[in-house]
Amino acid sequence: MIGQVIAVYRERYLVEYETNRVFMEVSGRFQYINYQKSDYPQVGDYVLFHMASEDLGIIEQIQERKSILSRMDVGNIMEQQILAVNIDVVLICMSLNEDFNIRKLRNFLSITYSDDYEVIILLTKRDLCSDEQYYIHEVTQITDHKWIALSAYKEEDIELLANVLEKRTAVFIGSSGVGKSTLINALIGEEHFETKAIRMKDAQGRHTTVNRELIRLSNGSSLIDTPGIRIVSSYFVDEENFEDILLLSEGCMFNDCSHKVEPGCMVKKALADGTLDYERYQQYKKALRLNQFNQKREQERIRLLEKRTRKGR
Ligand SMILES: Nc1nc2c(ncn2[C@@H]2O[C@H](COP(=O)(O)OP(=O)(O)OP(=O)(O)O)[C@@H](O)[C@H]2O)c(=O)[nH]1
Ligand SMILES: [Mg+2]
Ligand SMILES: [Zn+2]
Repeated sequence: MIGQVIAVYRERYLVEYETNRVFMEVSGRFQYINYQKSDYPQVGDYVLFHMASEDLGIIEQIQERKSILSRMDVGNIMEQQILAVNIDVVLICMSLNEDFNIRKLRNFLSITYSDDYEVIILLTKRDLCSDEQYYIHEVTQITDHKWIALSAYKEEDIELLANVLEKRTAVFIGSSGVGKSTLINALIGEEHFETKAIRMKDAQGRHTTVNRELIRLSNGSSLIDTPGIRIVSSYFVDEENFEDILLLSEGCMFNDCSHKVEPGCMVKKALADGTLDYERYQQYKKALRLNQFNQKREQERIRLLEKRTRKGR
């Protein structure tokens, strides 16, 4: 039998087949053959399975992935962290207010280089912005991808987005709080996903969306919600591993603080008063360097690949 993974939990997978939803685990043989995290079932994967009991399925194999959206895993050299598979569209979400940052957009673009899916830039919270044209101009300066400025609270905007996504599978990516889940809720027409105004600055420091999940619309599209991706300067950072430091840097006076010489740096302050362990800070810096190295290597790999394909033509 064949089904599609619609949510991933610690060691269980929620799989949809026909009109059923069943929890599944991977088979012993599967574990024996696959040892990389990215080889394991991801949201969007089509899997071959059998039922072990009435309410537990066993995944034997993953079908070849049509497309993959991934990023380097900072915590682990050589590993890719997969964000979604078998997608037709990647929606990079950036809000038209304080989150707007062209360097951030560049970073998101750097993980969406594949031709296997379309990339669309969603400029969210349009209702909060009085200078939309300026932002749009900035975006068109650095990319040819299609963009859509929209508000989750405007029916016409949501209708337009629904039409663009009809019968396709799309993943929403972007920083925390830009309104990914709110848009998906508006598309579904109900509060399926939890949304929140609280951001990292707040005491909780938790992202609202914590799991990737696929959900279907009546117009035939499948939407994947993801937790916010955090980017510091030009690096992707694994928020789970360094949440304490990221939380501190949110308080720095400058958005792109390097925590070296800038005034109003909360990281330096925490190091000075001992709230932040110096060794831990060193680990964090090492992870950033490693990540930068990985990204450079990846860019070089893509460049060579493109060169080779051009020659082959
Ligand atoms: N004014 C306005 N506010 C919005 C809009 N879309 C979302 N918001 C608000 O922005 C906040 C964050 O929205 P979420 O949908 O939770 O953001 P998210 O991108 O899913 O965040 P994470 O799950 O943490 O990654 C909520 O308070 C929403 O009400 C919009 O179009 N206009
Ligand atoms: Mg969310
Ligand atoms: Zn700082």
